[in-house]
Amino acid sequence: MLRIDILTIFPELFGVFLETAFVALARKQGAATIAAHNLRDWAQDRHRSVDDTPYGGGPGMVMTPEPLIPAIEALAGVKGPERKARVVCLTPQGEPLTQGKLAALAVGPPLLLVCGRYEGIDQRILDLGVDEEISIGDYVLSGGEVPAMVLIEGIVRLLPGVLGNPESIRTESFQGGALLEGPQYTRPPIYRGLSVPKVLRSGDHAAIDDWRRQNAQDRTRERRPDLLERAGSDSSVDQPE
Ligand code: 9D3
Repeated sequence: MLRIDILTIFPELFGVFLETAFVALARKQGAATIAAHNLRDWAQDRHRSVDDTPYGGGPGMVMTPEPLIPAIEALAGVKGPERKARVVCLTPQGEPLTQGKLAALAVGPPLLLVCGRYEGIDQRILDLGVDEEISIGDYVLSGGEVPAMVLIEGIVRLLPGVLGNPESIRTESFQGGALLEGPQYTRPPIYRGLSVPKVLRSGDHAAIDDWRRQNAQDRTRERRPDLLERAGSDSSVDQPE
């Protein structure tokens, strides 16, 4: 059982997400307990403020430690080896998310995901309350909520004992060596004049394996040569000039 708490100024964004598809199934089956908390519940002033203007000037607002640190400490405990949850802050400055990171987070301890908003968060929040910063990639979003959902979806499908958790998860774990999938088909055999490749309907499983391997290689070389780099060059596969 993995516990995940989320700290956000938009807890309602998580409603449908937590109640749909595999995430909902994992919760129903007791593999995960996930709850979103409103940061404003820890605000002290009349306007329930969570942000303020940046020291040194600049655009936008910065999240203040005043409600965030008490919120983090209420949900995860004071920073240190004894705290009850690992505090992960989603920020554009974080380490890039990888399948390996998801696998490491899926085995516990409990997680508190802190979703930033505005132009950024006060460095003292990171120093005093956060264990780790994660980014989901080099593009600009408006806050950490969607990245937190990405993290949760990636983690939950790795949890053991969720019925309907596919066999394929065991075989995907050789992260660096993975290639892109080649083309896939289902019925009908001809759609708007486009046919399913004959080999896939031949029943010749060795030929099908070869075809899939070759297509995966070709597509990976075309779109993601960095993945082949990481896997190490495979001299058994002919490379066109
Ligand atoms: C102009 C400088 N920007 C930093 C790159 C400011 C800024 C942009 C976006 C500050 C905060 C945000 C909000 N983004 C996130 O909180 C975020 C995020 C993202 O934007 N991309 C990828 N991963 C993540 S995780 C959190």
